[in-house]
Amino acid sequence: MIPALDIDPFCQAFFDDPYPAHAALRDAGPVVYLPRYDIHAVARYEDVRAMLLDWNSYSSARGVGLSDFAKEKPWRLPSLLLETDPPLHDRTRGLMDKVLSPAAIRALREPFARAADALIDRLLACGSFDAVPDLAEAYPLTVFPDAVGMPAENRRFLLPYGNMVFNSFGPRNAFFDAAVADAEPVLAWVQAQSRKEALSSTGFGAVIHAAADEGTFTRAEAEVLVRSLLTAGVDTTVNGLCAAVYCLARWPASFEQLRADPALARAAFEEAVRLESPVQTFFRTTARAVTIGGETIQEGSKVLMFLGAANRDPRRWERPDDYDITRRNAAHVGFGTGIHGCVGAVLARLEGEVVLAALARKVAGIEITAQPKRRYNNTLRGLSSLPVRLTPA
Ligand code: QZP
Repeated sequence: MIPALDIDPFCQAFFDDPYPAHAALRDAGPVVYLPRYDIHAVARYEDVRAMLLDWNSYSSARGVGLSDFAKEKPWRLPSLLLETDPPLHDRTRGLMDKVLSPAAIRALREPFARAADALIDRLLACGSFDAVPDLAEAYPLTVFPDAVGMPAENRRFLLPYGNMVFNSFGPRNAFFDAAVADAEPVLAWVQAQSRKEALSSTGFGAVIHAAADEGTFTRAEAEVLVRSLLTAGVDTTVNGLCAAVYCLARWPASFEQLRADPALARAAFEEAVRLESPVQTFFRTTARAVTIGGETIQEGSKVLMFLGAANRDPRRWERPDDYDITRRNAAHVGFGTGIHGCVGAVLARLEGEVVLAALARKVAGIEITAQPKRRYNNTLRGLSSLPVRLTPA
């Protein structure tokens, strides 16, 4: 018997405090049934990890949201990267691996570090500010579109677009409806930005379009792959940076450790991704009948993976709810794992590292000055407001 749980993982009460529900989901068994959405779910580390690794049984091609592309028309043209299985996935992923190659990332280290230093200097001059718009959003909204090769105008459209897409992985609830209310101009803008003519000749976008020039991809495919960058590259890192600042402000002893050894910046970012898990959930669809913990699930079932619950599973982690920048956290699933493991993680980690290293060198203390406000989203965990005061080192 698969236990049925009366939990809604896409409502405000859940988002306000998901942790008791995460524990109930993990404790009920390796796999649970959520009748509210007629879906199965896994929340234990071992089972989430096993599911991420078994792409043959757990397909992405029917969408990684609640909606089953075999039954419902997708609301946007499906991604050629996220919403695909091999062999198509391997072809597109191969190109994205090239776009985000070690050499390409290495070339960004200097400009990204300079931008981080300049931003933290500006914020120190303010003293008090809101760490969500002024830091967590401001930083990726400069460096990432620059790296893609986008023009400077209207970059803030990337935020409502991401909000739309990440809400769309959940049910058609009030969060989704609010996110798509004024979708048309944003969708048109993103579409236009994906075109070769809109992009500089030096960024990631140009590398993707060069593959179309060479004939290994069609122009239309290149445009959808640029769209993948624009979709996945901003809101995720915004919430990763937000998580890191929020953790360092709430664990001042960890911030002291980081100040004493700025080389811990990368580990401090990684631990924030584990603890807060900016990407909380997404789905697979069973491609055949599968067994999890001895229980059978039919072919064609949507299964929800709780990355955030896996990353705090006490079966896997000691003191799972503590922010500990010296723990061995490399095996967390905040970036997924397996063939769909985050292709942009190299870039996210670079952004996290240089921002936290700048804080470590320049800042003596981070103080929360007013109640943080949560940002509600069907997939992403983060804040809409985090008022802070920085004291200079
Ligand atoms: C979003 C795309 C956490 C993931 C669901 C982020 C993501 C990755 C890829 C795409 C969108 O290819 O559009």
